[in-house]
Amino acid sequence: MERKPLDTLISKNGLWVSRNGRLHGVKKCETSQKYIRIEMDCGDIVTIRNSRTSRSARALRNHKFQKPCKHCRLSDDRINEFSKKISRKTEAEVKIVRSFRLQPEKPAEPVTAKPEQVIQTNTPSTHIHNEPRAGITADSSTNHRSAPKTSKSNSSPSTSNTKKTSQPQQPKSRKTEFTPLQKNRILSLLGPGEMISFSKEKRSFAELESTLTLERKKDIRGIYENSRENYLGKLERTITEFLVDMGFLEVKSPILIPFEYMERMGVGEDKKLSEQIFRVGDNMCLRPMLAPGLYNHLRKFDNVLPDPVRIFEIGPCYRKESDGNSHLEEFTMLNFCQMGSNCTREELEYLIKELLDFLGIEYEIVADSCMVYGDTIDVMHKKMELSSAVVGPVPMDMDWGVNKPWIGAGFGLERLLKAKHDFKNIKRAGRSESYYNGVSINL
Ligand code: ATP
Ligand code: 9VF
Ligand code: MG
Repeated sequence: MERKPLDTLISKNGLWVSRNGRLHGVKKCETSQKYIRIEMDCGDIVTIRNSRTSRSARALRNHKFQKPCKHCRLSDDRINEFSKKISRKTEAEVKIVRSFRLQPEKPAEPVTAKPEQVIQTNTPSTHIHNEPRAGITADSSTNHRSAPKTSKSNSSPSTSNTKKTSQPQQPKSRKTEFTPLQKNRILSLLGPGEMISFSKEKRSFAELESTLTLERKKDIRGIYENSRENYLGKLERTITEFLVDMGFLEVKSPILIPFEYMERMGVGEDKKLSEQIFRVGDNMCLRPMLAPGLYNHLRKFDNVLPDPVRIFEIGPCYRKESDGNSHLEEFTMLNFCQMGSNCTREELEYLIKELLDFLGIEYEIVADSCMVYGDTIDVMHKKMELSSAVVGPVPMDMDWGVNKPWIGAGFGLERLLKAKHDFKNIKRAGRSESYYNGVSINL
C-alpha cells in the first residue's frame, strides 16, 4: 500500500500530531522540497521532514493522539470527527471536502476518497461522554469495526475530480457480534419509537452508526426548521394554558424546601420513603412532590379566591430512584387541586379525562394506595402510572391549616411524553444533554 506523505495527511485532516502526542489545529502549512513548515492554531511553529514514515504521519494515518492541545482550542466536533474517521472509512466511498488552508486560493471541492486500512483509534482522554460514542468507546481488545469491503476502485470509472489512489486488497466484510456497548450506542441513536433486531442486522457497527447519525442530524435540523420548541417546555405551556382556561390559578412555589415540610407530609426520617429525598444542608431538601407548596397556597387563598379554589403547579421534583425505564431522579410534576365545593370523585375523574383527552393520551383508572394519602385513584397508560389522584380530606390537612374537602392529581410530564411518543425509556423525555425531543444529540 502506498502511504501518503505527511503534508497530504495534514492537508486532509487540517490537524497535526506532535511528537508528544498532542493534537494541534493547523493554521498554515508550507511544503518546500523535503520539509514542511507548520504553523499551529496555538501559535507554535515547527519545521519537520515531509516523511511518510514519521511518528506524526503514522499518528495522522491511524488517527491516534494522546491529548488535544489546549491552546489550539479545537472544537469537540473536530476532535470527534478525527477520532471517528476510522469507522467512517469502512463505507465504500467517503466524500471529503478539501477545506485545508494550505491551498486557500483554490475553492473547496469535493474529492472522492477510498477507504484505507482499518486501524484502532485511541480514545481522546479529555472526552467524557455519558453515552457510548461513535467507535470511540468500543472494546479496544477486539476489532469490532469490520474491515472495509473490497475496493471497487479498479472497476469504477475515474472522473476529473476523482482522486485515484492505489488500494490494498482488503479482506471481505466479516460482520462480528455487536458488543453491549455498541448495542447501547446504536439503541441510543434509533429514532423515537424505532426498533432494531441485532441478530438480523446485516450492517456492521460502523455502517449502522454512521447511517443513524446522519438520520438523527436530519431530525434535529428538521426540528430546528419546523418548530424549535422543546417537548417538555411545550407540554408545560400546553397544560398551563388548558388549566388556566379551566379556571385554575398557576402557582410556582420553591423547589428548595425545609425538610420539616416532608415530616408534615408524613415522610419523616424514620420512614423508608425519606431515603429517596435529596437533603440539602441540615434542614433543607429538594422537593420530591408539589403538595407542600400547594397546601400553603390553598390555605392562603382560602378566604381570597372564589369557591371552589382551583390551583395548580408544574415544576421540577427530585427523588432518589433506582434505575428504571419510567423513573428519573429529576422529573417534572403537574399537580392540580380543587378545594371547597364539588370535590367529588366524579369531578376528579372528569378533570383527568378532559386533560388526557386534550393531550391525546389513552389511559385507564385503577384503585391503589400510597403511604402519604392512603387510597388513591391511579391513572395508568399500559403498565405505567401517569398519575395518582386523591379525594380528600385526609388527616394531615390539619397540620397544614386546611379544613375543607379537596380533590387533586399529580402527573409526571416526562411519563406523559413517554406515553405520547412511545419512547422506550423515559430518559428521552427528561431534562437531558443527550436527547432533544427524544432524538439523540450525541452525534
Ligand atoms: P411510582 O410508583 O411509579 O414510583 P409514585 O406513585 O411514587 O410513582 P407519585 O408520588 O404518585 O409517584 O407521583 C405522581 C406522579 O409523578 C406519578 O404518577 C408519576 O407520573 C410521576 N413520578 C413520580 N416519580 C417519578 C419519577 N421518579 N420519575 C418520573 N416521574 C415520576
Ligand atoms: C394527589 C401525588 C394535598 C390538597 C395540596 C393536593 C394532591 C397527588 C398525589 C403527589 C404527592 N394529591 N406526587 O394533593 O393533589 O403529593 O405525593 Si393537596
Ligand atoms: Mg403514585
